[in-house]
Amino acid sequence: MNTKKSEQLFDEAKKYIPGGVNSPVRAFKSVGGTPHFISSGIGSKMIDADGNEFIDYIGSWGPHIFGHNPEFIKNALMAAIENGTSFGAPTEIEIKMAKLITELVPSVEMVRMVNSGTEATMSAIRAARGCTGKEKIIKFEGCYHGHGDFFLIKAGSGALTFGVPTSPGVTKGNAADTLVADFNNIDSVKNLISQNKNEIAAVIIEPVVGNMGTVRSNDLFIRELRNICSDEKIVLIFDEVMTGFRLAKGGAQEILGIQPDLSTFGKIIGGGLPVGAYGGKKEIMEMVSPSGPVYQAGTLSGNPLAMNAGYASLSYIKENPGIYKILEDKSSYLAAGINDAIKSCGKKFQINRVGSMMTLFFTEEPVNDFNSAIKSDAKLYAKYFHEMLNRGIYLPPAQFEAFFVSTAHSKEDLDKTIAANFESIKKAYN
Ligand code: KE4
Repeated sequence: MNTKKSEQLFDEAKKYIPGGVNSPVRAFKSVGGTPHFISSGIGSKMIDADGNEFIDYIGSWGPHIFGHNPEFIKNALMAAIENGTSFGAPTEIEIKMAKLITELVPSVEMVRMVNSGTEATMSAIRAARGCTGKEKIIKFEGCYHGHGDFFLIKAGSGALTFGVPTSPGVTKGNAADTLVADFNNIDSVKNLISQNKNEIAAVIIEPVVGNMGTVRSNDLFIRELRNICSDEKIVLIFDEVMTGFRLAKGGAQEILGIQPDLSTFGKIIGGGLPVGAYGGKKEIMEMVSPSGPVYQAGTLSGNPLAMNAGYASLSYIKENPGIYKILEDKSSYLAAGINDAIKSCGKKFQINRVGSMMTLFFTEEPVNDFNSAIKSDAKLYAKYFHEMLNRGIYLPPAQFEAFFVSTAHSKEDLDKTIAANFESIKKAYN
């Protein structure tokens, strides 16, 4: 495959941008090789700077549930841009967007728009701390909530399980207020709560994780987590930046049947433009400035272009709830085809799939938490990734990510992917 132009662009990009990319995972560091610079996307396809065409399963890391550049989003943007791009003043489309989110997600009574998932999760934590007057938070090993300082923390050693920073620049103070529990392990949560009685403001969780690869919370665990947070007056935050509107119109909380106190959103709600949101119980959200004392702001929050793209995206979902059956059928067909290849090569990989998000883990054991996920062979995944890329299939350039099926993926796309997967798994193992 000719990647000359991408190589040239990457060399030039590294002169001006850290690592040549504006978000680290794009740099192919964990799979090796040169990232393909993309020129265009349409439907299920992306074309790179050298003219290579790929069936795309990243979908911009989640936003493109309808594939790239669907007509109805493009038309909404073209119409909106005629009126200007941004005013720094309230607009009607922001009301329509907020109302639509509260309609689609019953637990959200009030919502604030921001510009990224990170802004959404950071702001939700601040609102939880502001309304409870407590300072500590619990996150889960393997869950990612964006690059906010208090999230870049991993489980510390020792019984206290105080977090330790995963990045230079994150202070010990931040780490001390972030406690790390084990996903799908309710006792680890109970231990932290008993060791930090009446000090915990919030628990934040990806109810279906995408960021250690796809791992679903088990029903008993998530129900007990809900109950414990209610009993202990701890704000339960579902980080649905990836799962929101992806797994159902009401997100993971709809399929799990659990209502959090706050939810965070991103990706799909922007229709491909930069949008994040946090929302939930009115009594919490009314604490947010200017109705309350918890400060949070943003120059481009609720930007009319992004709102029009997002509103078109969510309106399509509201008017076509049947897309989730379509996504389920496409995704289960793909997963079954991948499974057949695994069985035929006598290897036991794990496919974790929830709706149209899934991960192929290169490990013989079931994956249901961080410790089982990291037993996957990332080197083998890297070989598989490149074999698939060379066959025109664009998967996440990292083992511990989810990939996504869109409504734009045709049966032909899925059959091509299944065939490429069959060849790639055999090659990866030899
Ligand atoms: P952003 O700040 O990247 O918009 O959202 C952060 C975030 C928060 N919560 C969840 C559950 C997320 O998945 C994310 C971002 N997801 C990654 C993909 N694993 C974005 C890709 C990237 O970092 O470039």
